[in-house]
Amino acid sequence: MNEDLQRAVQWFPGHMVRTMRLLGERIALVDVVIDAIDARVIASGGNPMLDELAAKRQRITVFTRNDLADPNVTAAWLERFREQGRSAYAIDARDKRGITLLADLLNAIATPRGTARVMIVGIPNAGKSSIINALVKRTAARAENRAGVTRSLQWFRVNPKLELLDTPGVLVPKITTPQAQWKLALVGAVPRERYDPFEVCMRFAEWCATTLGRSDVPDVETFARARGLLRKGGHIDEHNAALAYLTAFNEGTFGAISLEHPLHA
Ligand SMILES: Nc1nc2c(ncn2[C@@H]2O[C@H](COP(=O)(O)OP(=O)(O)OP(=O)(O)O)[C@@H](O)[C@H]2O)c(=O)[nH]1
Ligand SMILES: [Mg+2]
Repeated sequence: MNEDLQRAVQWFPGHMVRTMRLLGERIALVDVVIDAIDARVIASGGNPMLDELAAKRQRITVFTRNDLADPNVTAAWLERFREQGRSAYAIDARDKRGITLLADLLNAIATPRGTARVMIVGIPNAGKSSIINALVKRTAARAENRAGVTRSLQWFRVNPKLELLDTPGVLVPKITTPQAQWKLALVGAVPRERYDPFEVCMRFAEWCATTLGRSDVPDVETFARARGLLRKGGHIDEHNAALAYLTAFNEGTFGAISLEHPLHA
């Protein structure tokens, strides 16, 4: 495996260690844990450390980026969760109307003190802050398409009966398989400086052709030529082409693609 990808596997900076400790302390204050998982990577987009934390409370799993995932695969995941007795909802966090079901569910939670406190956890860039913004119906929490935007724990009040705690993303200390590694890089859970974007795009394109059987998803070279991302001499500018490719993937340019199916997880 490429050295850059190797380094990314080991990426578990001090602020994540600190966040895990803080989450452990704050769990006593909350009634419900929402774990946000990107709908395209339901298997590798989870985190067993956060699962353990969430198991201490009522838990609701929210699949984010439903708009970018294959609807059939999302339906299969929702079914799998239902079979396991887990509560799960798929949303497009940017669509304020789509969040109504989740909002109703949270607003219906009754607690002895009258206010329900909900902690939102997940790996970096999973869409945690976007869920908060959708529920409070304004841009209250900073949300950007890169890993590590939220740096501290912060409370947001939706109404007098509902408070939400936004938290920084926490990855697993070691991403075990090379497959999970390029997938997490592709969906933006790993900071860009921790991996080689060209290699991640290559692996994705290869996976599309072989595993998904999609011959219409271009490789980086074809993509770059179509967009004129060339250097002098007609060679492609690998780095910039790969970055543009990652953006295109995350904007849904290649269609709704789920990277993991429950039957193969
Ligand atoms: N298409 C689409 N984009 C989404 C969705 N949810 C979030 N995003 C985008 O994903 C990016 C990351 O969202 P954030 O809410 O900042 O993610 P986060 O989990 O808070 O990330 P960290 O704070 O870095 O851990 C933003 O650019 C959002 O607009 C969704 O359901 N669909
Ligand atoms: Mg955030």
